[in-house]
Amino acid sequence: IGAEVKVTDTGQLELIDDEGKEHKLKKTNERSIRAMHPTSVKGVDDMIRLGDLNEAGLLRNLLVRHKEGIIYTYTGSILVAVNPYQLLPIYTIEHVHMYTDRRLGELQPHVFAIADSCFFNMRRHRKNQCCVISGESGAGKTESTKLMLQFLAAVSGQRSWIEQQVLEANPILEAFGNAKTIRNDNSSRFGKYIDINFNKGGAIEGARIEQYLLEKSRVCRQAPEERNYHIFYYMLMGMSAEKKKILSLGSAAEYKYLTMGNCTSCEGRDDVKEYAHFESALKILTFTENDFWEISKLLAAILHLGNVDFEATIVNNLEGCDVLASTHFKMASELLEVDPKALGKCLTQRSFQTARESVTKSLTSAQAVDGRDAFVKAIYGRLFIWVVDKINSAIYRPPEGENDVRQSIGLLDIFGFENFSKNSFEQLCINYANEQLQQFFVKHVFKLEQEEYARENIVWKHIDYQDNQRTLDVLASKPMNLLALIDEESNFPQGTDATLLHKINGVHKKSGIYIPPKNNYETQFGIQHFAGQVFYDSQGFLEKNRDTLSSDLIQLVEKSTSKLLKQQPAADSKKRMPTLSGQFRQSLDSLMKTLTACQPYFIRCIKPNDFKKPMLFDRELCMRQLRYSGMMETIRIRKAGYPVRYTFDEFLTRYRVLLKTSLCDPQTVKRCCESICENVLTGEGDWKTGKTKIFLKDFHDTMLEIERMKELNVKALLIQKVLRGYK
Ligand code: AOV
Ligand code: MG
Repeated sequence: IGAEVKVTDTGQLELIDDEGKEHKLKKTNERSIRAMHPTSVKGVDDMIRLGDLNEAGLLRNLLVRHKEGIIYTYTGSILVAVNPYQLLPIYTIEHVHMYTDRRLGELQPHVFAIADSCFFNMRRHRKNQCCVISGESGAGKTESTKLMLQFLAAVSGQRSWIEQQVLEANPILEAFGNAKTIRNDNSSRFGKYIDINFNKGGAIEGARIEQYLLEKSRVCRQAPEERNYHIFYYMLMGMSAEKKKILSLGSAAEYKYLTMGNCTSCEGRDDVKEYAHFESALKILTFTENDFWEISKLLAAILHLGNVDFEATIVNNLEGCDVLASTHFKMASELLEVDPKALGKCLTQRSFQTARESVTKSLTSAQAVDGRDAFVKAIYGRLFIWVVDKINSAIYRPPEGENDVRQSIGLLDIFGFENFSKNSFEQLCINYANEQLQQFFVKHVFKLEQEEYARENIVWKHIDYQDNQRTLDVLASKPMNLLALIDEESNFPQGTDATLLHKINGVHKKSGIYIPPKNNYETQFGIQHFAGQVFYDSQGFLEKNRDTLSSDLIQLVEKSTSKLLKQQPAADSKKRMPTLSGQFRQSLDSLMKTLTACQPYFIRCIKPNDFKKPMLFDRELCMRQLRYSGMMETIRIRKAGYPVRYTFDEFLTRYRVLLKTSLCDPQTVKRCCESICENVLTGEGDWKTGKTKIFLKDFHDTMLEIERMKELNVKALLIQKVLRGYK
């Protein structure tokens, strides 16, 4: 911790630390204080310039800046963003202009500078870019994504329709896919990758949104102090009285699905206003009045279904149940456009196909409740996918022929790492996704980087880093990994959560990553994640992973006259559906391939406190995040390393204007490159030439670009002068 030293009247030393606390210092302890490097006193824009290259120095830099309301700091080209938890006046159109077409590091660190740099590099190298935004729940990933998008839409050009459509997709996605959790009032409960396509001239041509694994369980159940998806509350607060009457809707407090967390409003969130925004966004994304109404009907049906009760019955000594007649049940069947009798039957009975015939079995009321919830989750899950598809059909233009060259910038915003007091299958999937992202970062920043130095014969002292590959091995890579075992057990009709746990224990007990339950009755197991230990309750894992719907309900949906309900891809009841984790792994693998093909940028979001409060910097909390994200090692490698590299040809092609042939006699391309660097980068840290490439620091790239622009401008001026002379 940093502190200011004062001498009291009695000659004793007194410290006033960064948090304003006073400490009297005993004579014997005087030797344990050390002077700070001047860079640490004031703070630096780029952490690779920190003189005190240790955890305390790094932490203090962020703290000092946070105190002054500066939330962005670079580590080379990696942006560290500390959530301010307040609106800052730094995202105006003036800021957009200010950061447009400026090289990284020319101005104060800013998320706009990263966006501009993505855009610039996409055009300069004709290579697709991506920006991977990471951080734990509530750290600011989604807000950063929106700011990136806002900037790209603005620089792309003419405030055209397509840009507005791309921007307005967000309120719709958030209405359906975000919810209040204890960690974040607007927590993303799905992952998204927005790929923005630009034409040759750099204008946005379209975009495509990929969604990952919506947390469906939230539709039926919420933890204390948490809400269901925003859209339900928006609708109940914002919809006109006439429309609500048609749907027979009341207020949020009346619905079981909305009150599980005992929380129906969210401080600082105006559901009425948000609903109006949602409606106007739907129009912009070309949803019709009819689409809107069909969506509302399904949402209302879900709420009514949640209030349907079952009454236990005993017939022939067998336990069964009946649906309790109610307006909710009547409304649900009406809105789903199915026969109430058929719906009642599907909810209380299940048919099985034996070798010879189809038999039906009565469900207990508890089973009926589970079946109903599964039905509701399926409806909502498919509604969400339908909405995303519909948005894509409005904003995505497939390339027209081979001449349609386009480049893209992808923004990745997933659900952040989570560790609640109770964690389930959803958290395991979410945290697995975060492990994958961390590995992508580790690979890019540490592994590939150092491999390349070796390949190019660059003199280099290896920098150590925390590799989370072993956790990924246990979770998803090694044979009999955790997810594979969950899948295998899900496909066994007799498999249960207990048999699953037994198998996992057998394989992974000694891995050091998997922490087995304490005893045979305990259902919780732990995983050593890169961001900390998390304990998961295995109860319900298989059910959630199987994610199946009874064939009776599938058939019921097929008979419905509701267009929207029917349009949704009904599962083929005979074919084995891929499990949830199976689908998720596949989509994550394909995402990793996409990212690997791009030039990546990284934004590391940091959550400064657990109270969603401005100006409060919890040092311990921040230190933990900086530590597990590998920030210290990142600074080290960015400081010592050469993250920017070009082949000699590429380099010379771009910077030939900086070549002063009078100063040297360049015989080879390599010599020419060296000559340019000797000239432009003198006294500005070292750069290296390898076998085929030239290796530079992030700020070298900036310097070269600035010099190049100057040179080109001078040349342009000269040409103008000459031309004028001729006139
Ligand atoms: P997350 O996306 O990282 O969490 P958000 O981006 O939703 O987190 O940020 C959480 C909240 O922090 C926002 O609703 C804002 O109130 C505030 N916030 C974040 N960044 C800024 C900013 N730049 N300026 C002002 N306020 C900000 V999660 O989706 O839970 O992992 O699943
Ligand atoms: Mg988010």
